[in-house]
Amino acid sequence: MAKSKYEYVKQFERDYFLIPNTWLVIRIDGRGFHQFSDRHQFEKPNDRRALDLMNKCAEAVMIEIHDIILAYGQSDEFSFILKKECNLYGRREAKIISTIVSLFTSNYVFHWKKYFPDKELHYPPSFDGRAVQYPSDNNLRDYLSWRQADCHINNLYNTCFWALVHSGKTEAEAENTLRGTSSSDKNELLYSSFNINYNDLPEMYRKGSILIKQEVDFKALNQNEVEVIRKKNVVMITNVDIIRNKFWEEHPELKLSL
Ligand code: DGT
Ligand code: MG
Ligand code: MG
Ligand code: MG
Ligand code: MG
Repeated sequence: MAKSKYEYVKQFERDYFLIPNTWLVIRIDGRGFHQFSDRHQFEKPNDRRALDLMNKCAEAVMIEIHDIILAYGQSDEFSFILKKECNLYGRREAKIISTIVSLFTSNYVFHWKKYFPDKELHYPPSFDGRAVQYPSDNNLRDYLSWRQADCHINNLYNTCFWALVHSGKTEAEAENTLRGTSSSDKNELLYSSFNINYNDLPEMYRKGSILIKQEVDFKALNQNEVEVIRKKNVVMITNVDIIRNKFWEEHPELKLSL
């Protein structure tokens, strides 16, 4: 096809290519979810349905983007791990991030009614996204450990904070009570004042959600209407510890050195 005289403007486009042979982490995070969770009256500190909806969106992203081997989510964020050898969009950063963010966001709106049949979606949510490259397996594990430790620290704090507020303290008083407290002080406070054993709270709240793909057999009919066994990837959700070795030992298919 003949080129128009305007074609030259293409030369102004710039692509950033993520370096080869590194783990790619795409982390998306809800924009202004402090306000979004208030406006939609999410339960505090954890809204089970909101977290389930986040997981649903992440699952949809994983099914669509084959190079994602694992996703980790907590609060209003999700990290998607793409395998080192991934050549998605020739590793163009903007294409990869924008596709994942947009798939995630459209799924959030698309599935909202299923998770919140009683709540209207008051305004369109949005998410930001970034890419981080990790050269070693150890760096990638430390990244995921960092996010899971963050989940734990925030959840322990928020559990104490809302227990204090629900017991009649103002938010400022609750903040003062918690200032400078250690992790064991917080566990103790929950136990002695509220009879809550922190370790009995749902693992999803304490550890976040890990999504991995697993190959399963399923029955299908071939062209001759004969039943055959085919394989497909399904997304499994778990809420286990990913800081210690156990999870990685149990999933050699993720091909991370220990
Ligand atoms: P950003 O990310 O800079 O645009 O700002 P935010 O407001 O999204 O803040 P961020 O991402 O640091 O923190 C997440 C907020 O989302 C935090 O205010 C708590 C809220 N949030 C997340 N999950 C839940 C939930 O399950 N229940 C409630 N009540 N709030 C939640
Ligand atoms: Mg933020
Ligand atoms: Mg946010
Ligand atoms: Mg966040
Ligand atoms: Mg196009």
